[in-house]
Formats: sequence, structure tokens, C-alpha cells
Amino acid sequence: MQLYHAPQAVNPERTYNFLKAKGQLDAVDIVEISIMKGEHKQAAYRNLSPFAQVPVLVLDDGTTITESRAICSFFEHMFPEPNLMGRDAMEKGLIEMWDRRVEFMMMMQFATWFRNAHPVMAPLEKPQLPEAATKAERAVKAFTARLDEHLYQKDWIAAGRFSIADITLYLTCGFCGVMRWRPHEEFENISHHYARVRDHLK
Ligand SMILES: N[C@@H](CCC(=O)N[C@@H](CS)C(=O)NCC(=O)O)C(=O)O
Repeated sequence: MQLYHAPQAVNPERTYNFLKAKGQLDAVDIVEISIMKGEHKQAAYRNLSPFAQVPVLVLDDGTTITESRAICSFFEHMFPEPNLMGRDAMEKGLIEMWDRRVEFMMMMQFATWFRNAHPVMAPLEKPQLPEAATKAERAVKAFTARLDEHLYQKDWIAAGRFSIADITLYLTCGFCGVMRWRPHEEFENISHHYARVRDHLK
């Protein structure tokens, strides 16, 4: 299997760190793609990823899977241990609920802020809309404050144990640094959580 990966980009880092947490990085050949050099826009890559996004997983029979969470689901099935998506109905529900909240209300809102505000994104986000940036910044900051309250006296975000939701939050906090915003320095509970996940992924 080949995993097309863009180091430091949050979605590919999510699949990469998920596989790392499973101790299975050796199961794939990593193919690095440079988004800043526009390698993901080239025709050969578009054949693998119709929306020209990273990551992509290419199976040995040539089947391609895009969408970072779908790739994580594939890995969860292939490599069941350690379980990262829930062992029973309740765990699966709680972990997916929090993972999707972090993805949609934090990561995606932050991405909208960053893509519409940062000069480095101008070639990829045309046009950049300052109003969209302002609205998304407000939304991500409001959600993050609520998430910090949720994490009060909790080691992990969902189901009382380490899961994909913790990986998504940890990587999203790192991603926020591109706008010089560090939720894991601003919020006490997120700060403890960030250190805990960093140690867990070492
Ligand atoms: N929903 C997709 C999003 C993938 C995505 O947006 N990847 C970014 C990197 S984090 C990308 O490829 N961006 C290229 C671009 O915007 O041109 C997933 O979860 O895989």
C-alpha cells in the first residue's frame, strides 16, 4: 500500500499519526507530496485524488481511498489493536461524536480562517475573503473555549481513553500555530491534553 502524505498538513498528519499510534507505519510506503510546490495539482496526482487533496491511500490492487477519516477507518479494520475508534456501540458513538466536532467545529473553521487570511494561502484560496476569515476565527475560538471546559479533569476527550478524537485535537492545535494562535498555550485543560497526546504518540 502507498500512503500519499504531506508532512505538516493537518489531514495527512491525521492518517499518518493514526497509523503510527497503531505501530503500523511499516505497512505502507510513504510518498511525500508538496502542497506548496503544487504537486497535488498535477495530472498524475489528480488521477489518484479527484479533488486534488492529500492524503490518498492506494491499495495493492490499485483501489484509491481519499478522505483522512475514511483512511483511518480502513486502518482500524486492518489493524484492530490498539483500538482507536471504539469497542462497543457507546464508545463508537462518543468517539465519533467528539472527533467530528473537533474536525468540523475546530479544524475546518480554523482552516477557513487561515485560508482566507494568510498571505501564503493566496495562490490556493481565490478569492480570499476577509469577512469569512473573521467569522471563522470567531467560531473556532468559541468552540475551543467550550472544548476546554469539556476537558476539565479529563485525560482524554472521549470514552475515557485515547482515541482518534485525541489525535485530531492534538494535530489541530499544532495547525493553529500558522496563525500564531496556540490553543494549547491559551487554555489550561487543552494544554494538559496536548502534552498527554504528544507523550502518547512519541
Ligand atoms: N476532507 C479531506 C480534506 C483533505 C484536505 O483538505 N487536505 C489538504 C491538506 S490538509 C489539501 O490537500 N489541500 C490542498 C489544497 O487546498 O489545494 C480529508 O479529510 O482528507
